[in-house]
Amino acid sequence: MIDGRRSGDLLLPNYVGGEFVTGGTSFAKVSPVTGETLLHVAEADAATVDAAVTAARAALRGPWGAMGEGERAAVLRRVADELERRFDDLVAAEVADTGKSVAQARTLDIPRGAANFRTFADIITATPTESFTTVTATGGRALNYAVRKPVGVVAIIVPWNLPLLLLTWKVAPALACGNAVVVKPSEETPSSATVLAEVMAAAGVPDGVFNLVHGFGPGSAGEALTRHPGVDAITFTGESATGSAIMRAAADGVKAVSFELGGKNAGLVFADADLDAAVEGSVRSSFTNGGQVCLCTERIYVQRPVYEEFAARLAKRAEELAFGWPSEPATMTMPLISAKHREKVLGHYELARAEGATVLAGGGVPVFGDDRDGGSYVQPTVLTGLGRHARTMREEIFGPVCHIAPFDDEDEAFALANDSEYGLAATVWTRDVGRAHRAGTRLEAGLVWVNTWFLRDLRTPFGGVKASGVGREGGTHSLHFYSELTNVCVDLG
Ligand code: NAD
Ligand code: 6OD
Repeated sequence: MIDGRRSGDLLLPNYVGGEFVTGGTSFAKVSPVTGETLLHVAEADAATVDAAVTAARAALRGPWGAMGEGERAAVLRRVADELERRFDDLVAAEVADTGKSVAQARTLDIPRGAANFRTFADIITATPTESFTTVTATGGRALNYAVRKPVGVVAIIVPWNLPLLLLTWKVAPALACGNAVVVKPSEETPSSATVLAEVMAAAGVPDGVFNLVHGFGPGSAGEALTRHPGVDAITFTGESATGSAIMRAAADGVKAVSFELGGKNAGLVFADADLDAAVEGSVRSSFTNGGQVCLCTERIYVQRPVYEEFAARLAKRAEELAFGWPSEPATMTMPLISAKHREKVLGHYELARAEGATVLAGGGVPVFGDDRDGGSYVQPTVLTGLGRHARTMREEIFGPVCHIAPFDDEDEAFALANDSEYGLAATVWTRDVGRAHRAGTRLEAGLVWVNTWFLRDLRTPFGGVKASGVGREGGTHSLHFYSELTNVCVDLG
């Protein structure tokens, strides 16, 4: 099972009002490692989505709605404990659905699930609301203070690349603020969300507070959820084009939205950088999770004196990345999520060649001579030689691929990085402290990493500018989205 093989005719259920429910249509989940059918998933129809929203609304009127912040924080900590108790099941679920390495799931994906709940348990109990004593024009006094309240029923829709991490990144603050949620994981990664529903039940989260509906986007559970009049707010992680569709669906109800969307992130390598660190950091930033992280660098710009050496070294490292089975400790790559996504990424490899790119590494499909030939693997790929207008330079590919181009000075580097419709993350490699700080102010990105990549402190603002997102989550920024503030003004006479 840990290498993406499962036996039996498993049917993953929806979780509505504290009950696991199947019925109606189902769909198959295929292993990205071998192409075999892993299991089946009960697809939530409009009636199931409606039942989930109704159960969430009812939960707000029950014991959950009466709890104080400290009591909710205690529930979140129990969820974290239970996630840790189910650690091996969650690793197996995530590895089977995505084909990622066991080592990555054990060190990144699953620990972040528990950390998300512990972090927001701490934040909700430590964050005050504001208070002002007001002196009126006639010398009277008043006390103003804000009361934090849940938004209500929150719809949470997430993608397949870091399934549990991204789902709990939104569920934890939503519950910390006292909301009830209806979550829809990606159709490609239903398993860890289903374990999370079991975790919620075992941790004593009241029925209806956490509801899970499986299915697709348009014409399925995703669209039914975003159009449902009983949903008060929508938080979404996924493609920018999907964000647009959800924004249109949310418009009728004037629902609050928080969007974490796509990226075409730049890495800047200056000649004064520690080149060993820049090469290894770029291996991580371009190829982690098969390049399927919204924060991955698909455009790397390198200052001319070190350009040739950097390009040669990164290409060599890309060729060296080991293609093992997910359970093998040395494995450094993973398949793309599906045959369909592999077609898209391979289409981009072909497009890059047609646009005149030089392929320094990869560019094709690995051959294993075993069951993995039925999976969705592609080679880590390093390109060069393209200009700013090439589609390869502008469109998010979301695979293990980067393009390297030279620059001469800092102004040009920042301009090249900013030359994108997206603005999620940028990574800068330099030993110049002043330049590091200038990068923070001049780069059009919600996140700037200096001499590192994807180093996370969950209290910090996370999100993108331009087509990469709407709003910020993380720390108290999540509380802003997941709660409403009522100002109370008391005349003190
Ligand atoms: P996607 O937009 O295709 O799907 C994401 C989720 O939305 C899935 O659950 C899907 O079923 C659902 N969905 C699709 N269409 C919908 C609709 N019309 N209404 C309601 N729900 C709908 O994205 P994906 O292919 O699953 O994920 C990859 C994308 O996610 C990339 O663009 C990546 O950059 C982005 N991403 C962004 C972040 C971030 O934090 N900014 C994090 C991870 C992934
Ligand atoms: O680390 C996080 O909180 C986060 N939202 C990461 C997003 C990764 C994108 O694929």
